[in-house]
Amino acid sequence: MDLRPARSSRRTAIAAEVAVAVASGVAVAAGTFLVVGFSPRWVVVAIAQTVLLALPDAALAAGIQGLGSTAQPLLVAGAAGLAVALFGTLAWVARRVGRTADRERAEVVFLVGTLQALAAFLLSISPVAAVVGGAFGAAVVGLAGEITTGTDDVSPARRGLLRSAGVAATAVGLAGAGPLARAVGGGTGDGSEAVDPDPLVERLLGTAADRSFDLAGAEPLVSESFYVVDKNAADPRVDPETWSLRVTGAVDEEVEVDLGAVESRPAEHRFVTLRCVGDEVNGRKADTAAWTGVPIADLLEEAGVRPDSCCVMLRAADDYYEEFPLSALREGLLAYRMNGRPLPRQHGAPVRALIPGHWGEINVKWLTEIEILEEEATGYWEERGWHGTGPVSTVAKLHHVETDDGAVSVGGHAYAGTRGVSAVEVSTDGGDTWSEADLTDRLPGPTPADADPDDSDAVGGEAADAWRGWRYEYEADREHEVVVRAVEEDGTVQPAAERDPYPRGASGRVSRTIRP
Ligand SMILES: Nc1nc2c(c(=O)[nH]1)N[C@H]1C(S)=C(S)[C@@H](COP(=O)(O)O)O[C@H]1N2
Ligand SMILES: [Mo]
Repeated sequence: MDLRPARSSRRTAIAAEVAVAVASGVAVAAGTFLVVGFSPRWVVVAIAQTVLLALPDAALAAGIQGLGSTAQPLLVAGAAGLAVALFGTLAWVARRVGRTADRERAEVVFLVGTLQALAAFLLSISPVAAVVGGAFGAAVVGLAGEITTGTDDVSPARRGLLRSAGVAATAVGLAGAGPLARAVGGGTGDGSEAVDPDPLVERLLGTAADRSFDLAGAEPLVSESFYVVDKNAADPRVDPETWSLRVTGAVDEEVEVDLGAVESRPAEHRFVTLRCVGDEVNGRKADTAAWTGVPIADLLEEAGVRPDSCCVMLRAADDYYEEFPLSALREGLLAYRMNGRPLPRQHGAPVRALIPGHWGEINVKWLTEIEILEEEATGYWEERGWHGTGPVSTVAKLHHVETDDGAVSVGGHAYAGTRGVSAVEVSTDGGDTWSEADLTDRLPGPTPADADPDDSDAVGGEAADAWRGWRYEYEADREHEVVVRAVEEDGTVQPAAERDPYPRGASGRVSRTIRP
């Protein structure tokens, strides 16, 4: 007896079963996306977040702050694979059980949908998403029909497969339509581009542009692309209508404000630089924007901070929390605009904290609570080994190098938090001798939001917590090593001792070999 046709038809049947299961899994992932979008409640994001939390602390600690948003697409892609595997397996198991127990197709379809909806609900706690996901997953299975083995006629099976693939593709298409439309429209979908910055911010941004050196490879004084670092596989989507911020803990009276109340307070514009403690000395996780918000001190005044308080815990909608001294908080800003537009979602919409001179991690995004403490506590990253709640380190970055027939031009930014940058020094002999680079004028500010944009005093002052640009041009005829260092306002020179970002922030000077 020739077994070959039977064996190959059996193999075809298994492949078909797998295909149906995969299609069903894809349909669940797409169906749930349709309801909740790219948010923490999407099953794929929930899986990604679970994977992140399951990582050993050391990996997480060194990983996320260091990798930032670059690792995120990989993580989400991996999680999407896991989601398809999980929901596909449920479909496959349900079909197996159904066939073994000789159940009606309708019963099997119901079982598939129920199992998938249940799993989706456990992952995402979104009943609507769970039901829609389960319905799509079940529809795929329902339309696949029965795949029979041992017959030579595979066309009914093929027709069933085509129908399931069709359902899965439809689900993916529907889920993809919204984001695609937004991508084509060029926006991030949070509407923040739709608003024109007010004339005063335009004026401030114009001043920043005028003061910037135009250096290939280095950002202007206001970053064109602002880095993003947070712990989330997908950032929370906070409804500005229902958002509120509470001041709690060691206060005379708890205060709660909604967005309208925040926006109606006297506001100011500030140029502020943020830098992540995970940033390498010459990394790109430092950027500057013009932010609009209200001083946190005003809100604290209203709540009445008890005299024996030492510190504060800021809490956020993504269950993030960071603790640091009250003295730093008192200088802070509740920011709700960035470069004249509503704060983008990835930067903490609707309101984030900006804490002058400190590492990025205490500049809490999606802020929901300011809890005044009488005893020190431990924040999210500190529980994972980081020490990033203190003042930023001083650094001069070298992002622009151009050589033209012996003429060399180097440049970048220097940032020293609120200690301020008074000079950037460049060595072209590996650190033996030093020369002063040109520095951009300091950015202006802070600027009261009700100032007259036509009044030149409105753009006066000097930003207390913003980087400066630097540039140095010279001639060279042989290979040499350039080293740069920033000097703080009080003469303190950026240290040479090298240190990795983890756990206290990078140290050392940026150097580069240049061949003219
Ligand atoms: N709620 C919340 N706020 C957060 C974080 C976070 O994970 N969750 N990450 C912090 C870190 S580590 C940094 S460096 C800054 C980065 O701000 P950005 O993404 O706007 O550049 O946000 C901080 N605020
Ligand atoms: Mo960070």
